[in-house]
Amino acid sequence: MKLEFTLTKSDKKLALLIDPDWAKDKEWLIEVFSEIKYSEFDLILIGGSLVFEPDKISQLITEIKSLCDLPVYLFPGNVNQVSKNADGILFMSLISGRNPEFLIGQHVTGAPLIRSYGLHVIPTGYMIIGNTQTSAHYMSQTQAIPYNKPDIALATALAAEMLGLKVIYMDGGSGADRSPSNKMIKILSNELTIPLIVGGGIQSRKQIDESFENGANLIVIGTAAEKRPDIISELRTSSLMK
Ligand code: 1GP
Repeated sequence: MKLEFTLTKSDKKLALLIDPDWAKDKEWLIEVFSEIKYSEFDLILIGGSLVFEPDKISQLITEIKSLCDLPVYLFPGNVNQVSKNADGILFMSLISGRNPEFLIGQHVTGAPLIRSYGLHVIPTGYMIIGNTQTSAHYMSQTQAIPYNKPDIALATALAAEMLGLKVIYMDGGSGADRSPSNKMIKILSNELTIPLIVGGGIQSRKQIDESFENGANLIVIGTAAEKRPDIISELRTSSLMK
């Protein structure tokens, strides 16, 4: 049975992003998931801009589902990462860029597969934010929205909302030096009617709390959990502003 994840403008939820290449380390996987039931995570995301063994994603999802009862959604860098074992998918159009392959191309290839797998689809306007190059920039061959240009971010997100996308994901990119600014989060949160996902470079509870205060509805933690799995136990229910 598929577990459905929902997101609204009043939510303050947390997602753990698993890069399938890190999860080859079984000790790491077990350490992370032994704590997750005590933590405040609401969603597991799986994927990345470059995955060396996408054919192992289905097996990884099965393992994760044996270790926790959270919904597992795909965060795919390309159509090779689509798995029938997931509950759903962030169906992302890379709206900060102008590469047709990531605006609509991969989607056309993946749509019949996603439908036949019965995945829950969250139509997502995906925006890369930042001045330094990350894997996401390089792999997508797109330019990011500059860190200090909230007006461009807002206009882009408004266009996505007008086109009917259901959430905006502002991403500094995995392991980014700087996550999207509080100012940018606040402006978009105030102006949009759809929920806001924020990720990229978030490593501390302070950053999480500030992003929530400024209007993020879902915060994604990836690299911090890879490098320091004990962050999971630090993010216990009582420690987060809800
Ligand atoms: C990357 O937003 C996600 O696409 C998570 O970023 O790995 O820096 O947490 P981090």
